[in-house]
Amino acid sequence: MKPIQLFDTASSTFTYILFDAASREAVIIDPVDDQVQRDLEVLREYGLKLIWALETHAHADHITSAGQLAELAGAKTTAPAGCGITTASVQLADGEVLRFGAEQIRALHTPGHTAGSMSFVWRDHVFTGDTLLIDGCGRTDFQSGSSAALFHSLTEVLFKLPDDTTVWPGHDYQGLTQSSIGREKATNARVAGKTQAEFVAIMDALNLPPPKRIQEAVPANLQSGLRHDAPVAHELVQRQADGYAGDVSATLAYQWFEAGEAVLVDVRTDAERAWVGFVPGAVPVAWKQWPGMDMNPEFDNQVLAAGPADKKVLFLCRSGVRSVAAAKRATELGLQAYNILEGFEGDPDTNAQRNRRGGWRFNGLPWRQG
Ligand SMILES: N[C@@H](CCC(=O)N[C@@H](CS)C(=O)NCC(=O)O)C(=O)O
Ligand SMILES: [Fe+2]
Repeated sequence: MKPIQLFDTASSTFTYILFDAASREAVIIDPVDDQVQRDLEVLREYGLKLIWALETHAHADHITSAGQLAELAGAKTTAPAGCGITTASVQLADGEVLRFGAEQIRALHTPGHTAGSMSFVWRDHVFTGDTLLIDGCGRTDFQSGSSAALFHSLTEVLFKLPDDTTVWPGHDYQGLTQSSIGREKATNARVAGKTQAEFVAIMDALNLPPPKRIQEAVPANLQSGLRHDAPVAHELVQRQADGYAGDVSATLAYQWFEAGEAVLVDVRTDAERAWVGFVPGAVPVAWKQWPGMDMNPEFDNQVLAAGPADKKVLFLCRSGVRSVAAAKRATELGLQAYNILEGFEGDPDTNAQRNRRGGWRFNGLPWRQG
């Protein structure tokens, strides 16, 4: 069995999906935000249930979709413990094993490209991230990179795997797709037959320009790709959006709601509502659009019944991912649908304690008891 290999041309990034044939439980490695719809489509096509979203490291050249996949597909986000991706729900240690159905994937700490970087072993395959590339390797000139550490990871960790292990890299810039440990050990231009000093000299002389998106990508990836750096919650903000009427700040949403112009729909699950807090007047309609499911008629019916058809519909969730998906679906149903930016997490005052104690507040606003 081979992994499903997917490619993002803008960043030359490979994303991989592996699954257990019997249970259909699946893992995704290094998903890219611009490709989230493609990946959900693949999961749907194969009838897979996404269990884990894994990162090999905190990427500098593209933004991950792991956080979105957690919300849209129910995956658990997983990242190497040394990468500082604090939002990941599982922080992986060297040697740790993740199970999906009867299959398992093992983490190997392979520092060098970044200090936390990991590779993942599944059967006779290894996903090397940016540690080992085909006839190359990850650069070591930023994000706690170290050529000496990379030399050790390549020669003492990855090259100790059996020669016939298939190598699946994190990127390829030449149109290549896979290699093997034996081949890389014998022919990799940067490391094969080199001493550590020679390798370090090669790496020092690379002089690559920085990745174009490094400034936005690293901070976003430290939060699983869900960015909460735009302080919009307390302003009157309305932005254009693709596929629905627009994005609005909670403050503007509150004004519309108070004026009777809009219906508020909370697409979080019952469990989240109970734990974090209810929003008075909001109609609860959980968004459960897991891949593998057809459009959920229950959602459609409940949203259509949430209020009069001529009112705006404001969608609210935890971080502003599901609310976008729901707003798109509601637009297809003919509603004038808006997404409330950043959901509960956009609120600087929000935490579970305060909301539970104080109750009935969202973004510091006293939503009227409906
Ligand atoms: N040109 C690309 C960046 C390419 C790049 O720096 N890739 C990193 C991986 S994130 C690398 O390690 N490249 C190794 C190499 O090109 O030898 C961009 O601007 O995004
Ligand atoms: Fe990288």
